[in-house]
Amino acid sequence: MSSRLAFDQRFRQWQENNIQNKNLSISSLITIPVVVHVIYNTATENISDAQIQSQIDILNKDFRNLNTDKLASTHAFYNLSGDAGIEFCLAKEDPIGNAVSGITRTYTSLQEFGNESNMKYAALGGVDAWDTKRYLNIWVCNLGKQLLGFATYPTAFEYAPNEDGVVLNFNAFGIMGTAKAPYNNGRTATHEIGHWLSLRHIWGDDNNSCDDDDGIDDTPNQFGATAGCPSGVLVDGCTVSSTGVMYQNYMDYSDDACLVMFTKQQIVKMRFVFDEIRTEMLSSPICSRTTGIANQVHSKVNIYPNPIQNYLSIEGLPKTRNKKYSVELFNMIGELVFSTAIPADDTLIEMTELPIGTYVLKIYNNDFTTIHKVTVVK
Ligand SMILES: [Ca+2]
Ligand SMILES: [Ca+2]
Ligand SMILES: [Zn+2]
Repeated sequence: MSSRLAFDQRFRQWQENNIQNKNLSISSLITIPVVVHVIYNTATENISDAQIQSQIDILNKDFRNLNTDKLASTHAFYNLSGDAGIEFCLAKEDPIGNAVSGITRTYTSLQEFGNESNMKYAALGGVDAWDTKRYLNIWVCNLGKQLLGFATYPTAFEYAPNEDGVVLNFNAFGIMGTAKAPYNNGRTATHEIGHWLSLRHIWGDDNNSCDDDDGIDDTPNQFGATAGCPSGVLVDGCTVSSTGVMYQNYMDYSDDACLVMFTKQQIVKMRFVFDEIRTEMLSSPICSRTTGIANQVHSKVNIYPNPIQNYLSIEGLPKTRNKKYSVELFNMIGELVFSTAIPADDTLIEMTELPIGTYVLKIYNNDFTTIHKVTVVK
């Protein structure tokens, strides 16, 4: 028996033993610390902090049933949809306790990763996972044209803990920047995190048949994956009822614009995962930490003069575990126009070649990020 089926059986057993929990809604809010590992070969793939935050915001809506594109209250599936009571934060501290932004950025010489796990290993051109017991690791990189993303099932946690997490293509992540229609509503991440929390595809992965289902009682049996974004009632050979199949479910393959709900029974199963496997996340303080090295020194970082003429002085960067900082300057259409690396010591950078204009200056390493708007004059 596959570990996935064994896990589903464990869930069934748990449901039978906890009959009173069968319709469990939220008993407590779960907050998941997320680390986003941006792995880039081109500057475009080095997506912005704002794009990353836009994805976190979508997750916080989708997993609380607060998304603005919910089904109308008169829709047949409306009462089946639910609030998973799960929220996400960018981790405020790294595994050894340093205050961080929850985002790591790493250059790779690989142009594409595909469906292998190389992005999860520093030695193979990727980034090693942060302790998967305590963090949801999301790797964002170029997966090539065919693939939006993939995730490990909770059982992977037991045999390959270093690979536990979610991988997303840089153009199917967030709702801005490199996110590309029809996958620019952030639903690929919602779908993959559904897998990470044990949900299967709504059609049962049974090669277009009615033989198998997703193991969830309140999702209609469905023949195969949905493509595009249908409207109205869709019936197939497995479900011919007047309400049809649930192509609006995050665990279908419809376009982002069509995916708007988890069902209550899917939610029970996702929350079961925290009872059985991801237990350490329940009490994680990583989201609530409010003071840290970076926060304390943040206000002391001194960038001057601004406007810049020929030289820029950077002083007071925190002495983080990582001793070097990257300095990047973007013009107002987001193009990288200047980049260099500096030590954490006070540094003077020559900027004589830059055209007059306004820029966004970003100084960062894995542990600390600071962003400033600067003007260049002559
Ligand atoms: Ca079902
Ligand atoms: Ca099926
Ligand atoms: Zn999937």
